[in-house]
Amino acid sequence: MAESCAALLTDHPALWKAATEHAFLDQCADGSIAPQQFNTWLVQDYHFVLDFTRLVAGCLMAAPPQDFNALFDGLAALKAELNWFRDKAAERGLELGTARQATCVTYCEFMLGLASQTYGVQATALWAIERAYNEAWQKPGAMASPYGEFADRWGNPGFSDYVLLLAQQADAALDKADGATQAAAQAAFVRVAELEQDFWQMAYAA
Ligand code: MP5
Repeated sequence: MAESCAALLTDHPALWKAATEHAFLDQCADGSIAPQQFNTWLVQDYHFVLDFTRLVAGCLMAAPPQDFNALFDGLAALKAELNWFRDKAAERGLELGTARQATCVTYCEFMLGLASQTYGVQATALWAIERAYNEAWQKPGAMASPYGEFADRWGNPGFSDYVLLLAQQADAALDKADGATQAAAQAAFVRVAELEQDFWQMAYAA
């Protein structure tokens, strides 16, 4: 049977739970997160999103035309998001030029490396990365101020719809794909889950 986004989630429950549940998020929800840890995440995530933007651009190089609109919408949202990160950093007096931590570098290198993979693999990774944040920021429930704004950015219903559309596009690509692409898509999903877990933890290693 062809690989699918739904099957990837049900086949790797523990890994996905670890990717989408973390003390960092619980502490944002109850307001107990140390500002230094939140700020570490914010600056590193800005760097992450820069290379994630390149991943989406790379998807356009490989995608069938019917998938272009979702990718255009994704890129437009990234334009707004990168400006939003700059605003949030300025509000908090943060220097966005701060060096990337090793975990962030590893995640960014993984994303840039996807450009050499087939579209089914790229579409699966793109979906998994967005799905991870969509789920993770919703799981703890309403978040204390000022973190509600962050939870809403990735947990809002419009973003959930975008994630569903990405799953449909990945499923369509995987449905037609050979065994090698399906295996590589599964490996990419597993790697995303591991890197997401590491990324939350990185906030505590400032
Ligand atoms: C996302 C993110 C979601 N910002 N950071 C990590 C570590 N994983 C996923 O990507 P986007 O572009 O912010 O929706």
